[in-house]
Amino acid sequence: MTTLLTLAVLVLVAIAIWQMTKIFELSQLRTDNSEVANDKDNKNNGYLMFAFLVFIYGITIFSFAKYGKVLLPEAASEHGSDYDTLMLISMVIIFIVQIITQALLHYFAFKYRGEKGKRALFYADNNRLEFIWTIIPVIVLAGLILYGLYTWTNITDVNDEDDPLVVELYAQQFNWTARYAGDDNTLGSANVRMIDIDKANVLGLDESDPYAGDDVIVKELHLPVGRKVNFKMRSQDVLHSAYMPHFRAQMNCVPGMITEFSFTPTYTTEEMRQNPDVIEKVKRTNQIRAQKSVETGEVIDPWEFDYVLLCNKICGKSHYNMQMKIIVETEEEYNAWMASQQTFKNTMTASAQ
Ligand SMILES: [Cu+2]
Repeated sequence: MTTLLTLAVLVLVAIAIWQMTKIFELSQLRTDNSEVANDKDNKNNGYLMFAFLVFIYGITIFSFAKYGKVLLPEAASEHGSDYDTLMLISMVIIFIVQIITQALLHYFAFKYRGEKGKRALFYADNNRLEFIWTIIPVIVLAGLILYGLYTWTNITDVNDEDDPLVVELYAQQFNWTARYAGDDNTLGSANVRMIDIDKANVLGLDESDPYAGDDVIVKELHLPVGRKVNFKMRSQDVLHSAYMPHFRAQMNCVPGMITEFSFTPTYTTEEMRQNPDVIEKVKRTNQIRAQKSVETGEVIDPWEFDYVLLCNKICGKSHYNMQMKIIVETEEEYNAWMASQQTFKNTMTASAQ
């Protein structure tokens, strides 16, 4: 590191000296000063502007062709398609504007390049032009913002309609824990100050709260398909962010407060595994794994698609690995799984013995 820094300093000092010599040379009055651009230089620079334009268009097309496949597959939640439409409309507008303005910018840089004897035209202002290029962005942006706010308000509206399942997501460095509200569908109150490791009360549930007894604490999130879920997020230590990309859901987890997000899963894990994009992605990933396995001689198991809850705030050194598996299944499968889980009261009794 030190060597690298020393080298960088040396290079920068050399550049500074070189630049200073150039300034000194330019300040000398000479008639044949070759540093002043002539018509040929200006023309070359004009063509280079076009070359740069082709380059940025080219790299855009290349990126879409090469990396388009790593985008997320179809949304697996009810609000997901609204979110994707908003994203698509915004991107299309941005791309159209970008393509036109970049072309104009580079074309004018070429057209009005320096030429001997050519003088700039003094053009004070033109009200009609000013009006046009003000009103178009105003209308487009106002439309986009209003549409965005409308969509966002719908997506982030957490309410108790349609009998939602209540689940707490508890974040800590560096893992997730989920807590189901149990038969009463009401989470018992909890606070990090009430964490009692000796009694296996890892989430700090209030043991005297009658709502807490039937809560179910798990390390793998199971959700019934088609039923709305109201998530309540807590954090034990620092800022985390509960990110469930396939459901187009993300909410910060903030120490000292409860944040909320709500969505309805629309595809079970099994159904999502049949999605053509997912099949393709699994195939690609497993090819890479197989190749790596051959190279290193290490046995790497093939990957199978699962929904996932990730942390999307850099919360510490193992942030990258802070994740929890999500399984979306049918109502019956979910009920069977839930029936096999222990309630908070039972785990407490078991650990007290
Ligand atoms: Cu985190």
